[in-house]
Amino acid sequence: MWHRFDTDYSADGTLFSLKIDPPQLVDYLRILTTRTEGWVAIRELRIVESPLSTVLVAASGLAEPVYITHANDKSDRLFVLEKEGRIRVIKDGILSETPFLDLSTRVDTTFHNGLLGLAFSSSYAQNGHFYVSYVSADNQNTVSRFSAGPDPDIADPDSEQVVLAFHHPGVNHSVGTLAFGPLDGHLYIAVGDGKVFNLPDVTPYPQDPGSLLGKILRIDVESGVIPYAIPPGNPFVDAPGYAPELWALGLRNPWGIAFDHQTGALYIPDTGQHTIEEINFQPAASPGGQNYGWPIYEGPLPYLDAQAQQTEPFSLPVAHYSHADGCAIVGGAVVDSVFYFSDACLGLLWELRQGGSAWMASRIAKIERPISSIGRDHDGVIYATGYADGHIYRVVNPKCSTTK
Ligand SMILES: [Ca+2]
Repeated sequence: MWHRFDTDYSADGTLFSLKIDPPQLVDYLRILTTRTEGWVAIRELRIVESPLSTVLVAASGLAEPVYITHANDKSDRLFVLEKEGRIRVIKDGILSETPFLDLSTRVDTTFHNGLLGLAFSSSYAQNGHFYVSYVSADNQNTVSRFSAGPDPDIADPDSEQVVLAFHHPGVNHSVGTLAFGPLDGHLYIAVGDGKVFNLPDVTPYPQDPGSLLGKILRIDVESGVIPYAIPPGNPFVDAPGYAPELWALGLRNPWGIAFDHQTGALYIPDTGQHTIEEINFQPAASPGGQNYGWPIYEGPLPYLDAQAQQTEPFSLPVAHYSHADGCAIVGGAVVDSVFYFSDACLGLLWELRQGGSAWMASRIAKIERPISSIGRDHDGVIYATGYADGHIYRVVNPKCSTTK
């Protein structure tokens, strides 16, 4: 924030009050005092208070939680993914002993592999369908449909119908977040670039139009077509060499994509390599087909292939931060058209909001633990999953329209 007091009259003892909007944590405040012929423009500036969010522990005892969401059924339950393969239920603030679903015998958990995505059908209360993503024991990026059981807190483990399965070459940056488009009802699948731990960091897949890695996919899983239908409006349905499932290309590990359910817009965080973490934005009217640049660009900066930088159109992020503020961005939830996200290293909680054509990212809390994801409940309360300590953190945000 920058403010010049050149239109304010000052004299000894004058107190200026300056609102920090939006509220944010401040690590440094730099004041430039300029002495002119007859007077001093600024003598002192103090931050009296900063109305930040408070973070409370809402639940504990989870094993490597990586995602949190709700079921669109107004049941006041939270569903938490444990990386090893379990979906746990938090009901009325109590973590249920019995998992909602236990896929630990079907899931590979090497390094970053595991059970990583969960999305409930918008008609879950009627059809009982929900979808998970995981890396299978035989190294397949897998998206499956499951069905609810007679007990609403325990799903049917034998109801698995594999929707999509394709080879995962690595042990991180695999199939990840699942999200239903609020306007089209289709399933969006965020897939990492298939990076192989300890091997050269750049894979060819994000720019390979025939590969499903390093992409966002869009498929129709509720049309009755088994295993799924390609939506006719997908951007590359008729493009030779392109997988028809593709919605967007050029991503490294888009962990925590999230829709704005009020507007239909989509936020796409993408983890950077050594320098930049980024957030991309698609308005609701987007036809898809964007190329988000990796590995030609890392954030807004050129990374590889100078020739491609000259010739190809790429979509650059609307916001980014450097590794001074973290190491890996984790999304994401949207409440009142504000995108909330965090970071796997420093555990800062951020918000991103649009004002006209500009974007403003603000730090609103320090959790100071490794955070694996940000999610929300049905009422718009924001949660963070503490990967290492097994806590679920609830964010009490003075600016959120809904708190409880
Ligand atoms: Ca990018």
